[in-house]
Amino acid sequence: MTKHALFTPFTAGKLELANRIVMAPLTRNRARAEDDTPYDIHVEYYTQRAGAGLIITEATQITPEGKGYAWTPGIHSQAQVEGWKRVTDSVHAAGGTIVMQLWHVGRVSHTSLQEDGKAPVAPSAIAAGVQTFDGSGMVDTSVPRVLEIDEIPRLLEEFRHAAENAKAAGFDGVELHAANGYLLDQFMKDGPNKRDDAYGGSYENRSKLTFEVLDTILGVWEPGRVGIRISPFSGANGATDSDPAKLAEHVIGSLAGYGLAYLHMIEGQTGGPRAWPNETNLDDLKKTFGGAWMGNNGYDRDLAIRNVDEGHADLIAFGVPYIANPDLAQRLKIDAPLNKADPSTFYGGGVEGYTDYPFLSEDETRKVG
Ligand code: 8OZ
Repeated sequence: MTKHALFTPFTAGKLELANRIVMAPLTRNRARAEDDTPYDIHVEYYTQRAGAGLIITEATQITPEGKGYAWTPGIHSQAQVEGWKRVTDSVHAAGGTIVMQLWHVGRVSHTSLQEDGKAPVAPSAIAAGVQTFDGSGMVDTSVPRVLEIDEIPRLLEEFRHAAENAKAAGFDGVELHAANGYLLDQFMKDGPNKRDDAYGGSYENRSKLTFEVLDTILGVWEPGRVGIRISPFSGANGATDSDPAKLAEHVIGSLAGYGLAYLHMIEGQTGGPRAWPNETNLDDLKKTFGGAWMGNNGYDRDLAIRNVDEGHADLIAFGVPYIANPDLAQRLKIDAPLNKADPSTFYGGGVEGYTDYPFLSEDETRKVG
């Protein structure tokens, strides 16, 4: 049996985790179509994965406006709070720790997914130039309207309400989704953000909304129960920046000192290569942040073990491997073979490809362990 740090307990802020293996947030588009509510299959799916040191829920919209894909769950209604409460109760009973990822998609949406067919909102009226799923097929994302400066207090209030709801639903904390080309990332990057007001131009102005949302959430949750996910190097969903290295330094430098539970970093291109600008040194950024560093992107067992043992990361988030392996933490610990994920069942549907991936049998466990 191995003694690698990856398999040892870790305290991230106020979150006491049984190991350093994290279930990454994974969009699966299986919420109830009529009210974007999680139900029985979600209870089963997350509970199966309670062996992770930490579960981060799939991205969950804070408001109807924050929705960009069919059948993603929300955390703005009472029915959604009740649905999620069943998930957290069950994960806790199984010994797990679970935080909710709070999400506003900004321009990565379609008018058919918005109330009254309205245009989605964004820092500037520039389409993302990508596609989304509207419930019947893939459609081009709509041209957004500008989120006006006098709407920002209402947006912050919506984040506050969602953060309160996540607390009422029994989560151990929340993760702010400020990555992958969604609303907060759109503001941070100068490709999508062409504003000339206090929320555009300098790095400070472009990241102002992220920090205002963070401050709002910190009015509800103590910092040790709040994480944030960023992807400064990624051009996901058309959100590119002219100087990602400087952007990363600015944002991470500003996050230092908050005492957050962790920084969840997409190391490179989302779902793509682990590549960042030549002038960027991730160890320096980790040092700048000063708190727990959660690495994500293309990790396998060897790289996860190495990066935690060598101090490059404190926690490692696995995405696709968690789709196919409910007992991933145990499999990695004993170096057991992994189930292969079937991409045809990633998004939408019911239990198939969701809760029917097998656990290791006792026989298989004996053989390896
Ligand atoms: C895959 C499909 C739809 C959304 C992200 C929330 O990239 C997502 C997402 C991923 O952060």
